[in-house]
Amino acid sequence: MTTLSPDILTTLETQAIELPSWAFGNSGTRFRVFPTPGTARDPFEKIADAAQVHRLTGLAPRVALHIPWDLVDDVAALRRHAEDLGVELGTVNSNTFQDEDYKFGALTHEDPAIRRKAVDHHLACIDIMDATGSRDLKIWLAEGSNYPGQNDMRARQDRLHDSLAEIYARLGGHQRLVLEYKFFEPAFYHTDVPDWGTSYVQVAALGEKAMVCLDTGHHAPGTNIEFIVMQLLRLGRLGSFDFNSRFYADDDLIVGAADPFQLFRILVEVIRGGGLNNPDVAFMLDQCHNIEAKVPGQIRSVLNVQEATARALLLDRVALAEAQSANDVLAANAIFMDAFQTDVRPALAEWRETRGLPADPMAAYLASGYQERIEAERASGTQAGWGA
Ligand code: PSV
Ligand code: MN
Repeated sequence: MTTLSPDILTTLETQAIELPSWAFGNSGTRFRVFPTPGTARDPFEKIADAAQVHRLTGLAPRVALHIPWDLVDDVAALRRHAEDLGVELGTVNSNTFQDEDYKFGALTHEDPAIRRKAVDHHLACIDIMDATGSRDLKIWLAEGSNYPGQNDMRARQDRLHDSLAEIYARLGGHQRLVLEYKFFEPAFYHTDVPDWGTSYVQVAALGEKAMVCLDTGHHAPGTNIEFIVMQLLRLGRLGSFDFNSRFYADDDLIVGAADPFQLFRILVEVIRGGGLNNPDVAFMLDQCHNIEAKVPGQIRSVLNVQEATARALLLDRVALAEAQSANDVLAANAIFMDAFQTDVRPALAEWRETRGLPADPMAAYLASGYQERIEAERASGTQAGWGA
């Protein structure tokens, strides 16, 4: 059995992965949203489910909120509820993609009244962050155009800057703005923040508290995502990850499911660039569990990240650097692949037990009775979804 050194275990001990509240609600394709028995009906129940993931894995101490999906009358009560269950409220995600007014844009819209409304939504999100104690405001914009000639792309960049600058000015001392990019969808011809370069240009123009969010599902097929990770860390602007998996588009599948080797390569660059367990680089999931049960789906996800991290930590960097400087192509590649192909699961299972955690959190969840309990308790009422 592969053993993990005390150094590696110490590093793994502090790993934290933030869970998305929306992973515990129903979501789906544009064809059908299939309800899952036991799905949370409100933000309080979403947090309770997220707390189960942390209880069994020790990996997920924070839950990200999406506003307005997670709007509650009493934010302080939601915060207390989270803290009573052993988790914290994390990143606040704004949402300007489901309101009629935003059909042609929000922060980039031509009409100053609509831009005002969109900026105000973000200011309200920062008010919520003040109440939850959250650090990060995450902005993803569904803005762009479908047809060549439809819009003045340059003017939209300028308006985007002005809107972001107003939001940025409202941030408290410890708060940050992270700007997510996505190459297409829902707009198909041009997207206002399509790539890391545009996000970087926009955040660099704001100041030190503005960073880039890299969602692993938001790139064209074949993109070398680890190169982007390297570059953003080099520039000091990688603020957060939205981890998930994709086969075709923005599939939002379980991280590490579609391409575990890509996840490993990303983590190798995170470690190389000093981004692991670095508070400046938030690890988050952005996933939807459409056909699988949600709580174990999230457990599987954080374990995938932990396993990939352990394997990336096993990489013999000294030997790799020697092979690289000797231009020994095959040796360098073999050293890299050795780490990737190491099975760390038995060592991690043993280590979990030494920390009072179940060796197999997936099995522990199935045996815990929690799933049966929520299915019974939540049989009536309306399950949370993308509108709740
Ligand atoms: C957009 O596709 C995105 O990745 C953004 O992070 C949104 O906030 C999230 O998905 C909604 O699930
Ligand atoms: Mn995302």
